[in-house]
Amino acid sequence: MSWFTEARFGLFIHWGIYAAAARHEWVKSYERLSDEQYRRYFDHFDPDLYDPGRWADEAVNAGMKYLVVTSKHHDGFCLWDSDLTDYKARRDLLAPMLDAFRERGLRTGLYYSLLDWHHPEFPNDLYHPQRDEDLGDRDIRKYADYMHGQVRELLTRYGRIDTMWFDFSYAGRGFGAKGPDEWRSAELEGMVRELQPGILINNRLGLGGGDFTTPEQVMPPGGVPGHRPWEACQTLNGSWGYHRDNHDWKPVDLLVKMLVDTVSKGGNMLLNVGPDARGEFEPRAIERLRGIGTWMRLHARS
Ligand code: FUL
Repeated sequence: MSWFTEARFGLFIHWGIYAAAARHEWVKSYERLSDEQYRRYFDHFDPDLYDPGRWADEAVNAGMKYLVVTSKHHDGFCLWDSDLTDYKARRDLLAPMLDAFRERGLRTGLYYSLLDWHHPEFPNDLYHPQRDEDLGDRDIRKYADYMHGQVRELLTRYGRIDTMWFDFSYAGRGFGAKGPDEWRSAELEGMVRELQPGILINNRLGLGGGDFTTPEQVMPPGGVPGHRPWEACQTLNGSWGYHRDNHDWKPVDLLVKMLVDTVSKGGNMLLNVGPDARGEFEPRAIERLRGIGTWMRLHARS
């Protein structure tokens, strides 16, 4: 745990085909897009300007010590070359990213969504894009097998992974989604720890506990009770995925205050950037990361 509690500041990356829609990573659900309507983003997602070394340089310059990247978000699209689906990037986008960040001394973590709005056996629920339709019988056991298989791929093909960030934001809360029994969360956790003995797992598997707690887009006023390790994940503008026309950008001084407040209460801040569909951080994100970097250098003691 010690590297994590000393790290204090990490970079969250939300990247997938929703970046091509450029209006929030939940666009498929928010706009109830059919698979056919959403397909255009899959067809056109071909990030020609992708150079993860540049992302890692920005992270290092901002003083960040680790990366967490969405290997698969709720829409089911995969950034890596999974053998278990064709719903993936044309080339493996994950491996060069992990390499670039590791080469610069950062730790790496993977976000993996337990929800999947593309998989044919994922059950319909309150937020499913096709929630108004009868999707017929779906076998959650087959989806759980798929999910376990994908996590196994991620933890056996990419060297040491330092954190596993499952996302289970609304399931199990009575919204028609299934719970940890159907996901076989305990078994999943056991597999993760067996494959990567040193890994830290967040608290969203529906099992309670976890190695660290993940308040989302809030500043817990007194920190997190019980002195549990915690990591507040925060956006630059309210959206996790690239959102071109969003104007709610937090200024640098607010971001610095959030970081100081979080760290002063014993937490980490995981600050998100949503790269665009061509593979770049947009200027508004870069300006903010560099502003934080300037503050870091002015206040560094070593
Ligand atoms: C939430 C997700 O629904 C958001 O899209 C985002 O990934 C955030 C970090 O977790 O629960």
